[in-house]
Amino acid sequence: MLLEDTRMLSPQPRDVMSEAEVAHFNEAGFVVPKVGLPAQDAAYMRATVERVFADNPGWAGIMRQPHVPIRPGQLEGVVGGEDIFKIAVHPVIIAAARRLIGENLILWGGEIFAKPGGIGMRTPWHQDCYNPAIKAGPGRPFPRSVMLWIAVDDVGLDNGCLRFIPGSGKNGKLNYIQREKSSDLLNFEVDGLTINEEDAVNGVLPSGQYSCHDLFVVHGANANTSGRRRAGLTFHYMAAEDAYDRSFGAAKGSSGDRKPAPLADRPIWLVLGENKNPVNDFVTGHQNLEDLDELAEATRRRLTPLFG
Ligand SMILES: O=C(O)CCC(=O)C(=O)O
Repeated sequence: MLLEDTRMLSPQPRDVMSEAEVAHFNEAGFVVPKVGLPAQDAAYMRATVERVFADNPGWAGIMRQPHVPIRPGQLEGVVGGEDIFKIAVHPVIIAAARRLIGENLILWGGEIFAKPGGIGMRTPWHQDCYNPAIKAGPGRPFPRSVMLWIAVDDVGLDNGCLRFIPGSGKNGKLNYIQREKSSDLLNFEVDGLTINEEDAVNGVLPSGQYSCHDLFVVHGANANTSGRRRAGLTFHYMAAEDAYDRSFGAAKGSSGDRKPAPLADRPIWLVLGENKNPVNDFVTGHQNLEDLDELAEATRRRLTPLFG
């Protein structure tokens, strides 16, 4: 209901991010905008994520595809994913992605990164381009994709905020060290010789605000050694000129006993503008998600003319 109210008052993309913030993203590969979710929608987001935690035991670490409900035919998702989906198509969130990567947008993934107080795992330095599914469209040097990391809890240095190394994505994919076993969130890490950790900028966020990062900027997080939880809800959007390539099958595994993400079977949604790349397939993985498909299409039809 609150989200419906907000949709009546859709912001313009320039209202959610200043020119200086867009320029910072283009230069550094990330930005922490001043404007976050409106207060009532931040409250909806917190209540919804708490319900998802309660209804999906064993949540510590990564919950993949939290915007997808568990239904027949779905390989990933959570109980209550349909309520998280409403946040993925929130006008402020779509406006932010529009501002950063263009007028044609595809929602292609999401996670909840939830680190309990005292035992939350470290996130090794990495770039999101380790995901092999996102490919540059014809004539484009790099794919354009942005991840919005929305703070569920207040996030600071003590509970392991995300940290970014400005400009570290300028040369594309860096060298990686692969680990057989790791107690970290991922079992691979950017070769430490290629980055300077001292340059890292902390993504300190009050609940309801978000940071945005591209596919190439190096980022990571310290372990959560504090007494409080640190949870972030994330959504990934890509430019519809680029390709979501399903030919790779599955991603490389993360740490622990988590299975590789079944990238080839994931549902993706056009949420703004038009699809510009015939490789993008909006049918695979959509079994029993008609209500989400309708909401994505309603969002696209409403926001596209508004956002220009
Ligand atoms: O929240 C974390 O610790 C990891 C997040 C991350 O790697 C990402 O948002 O790409």
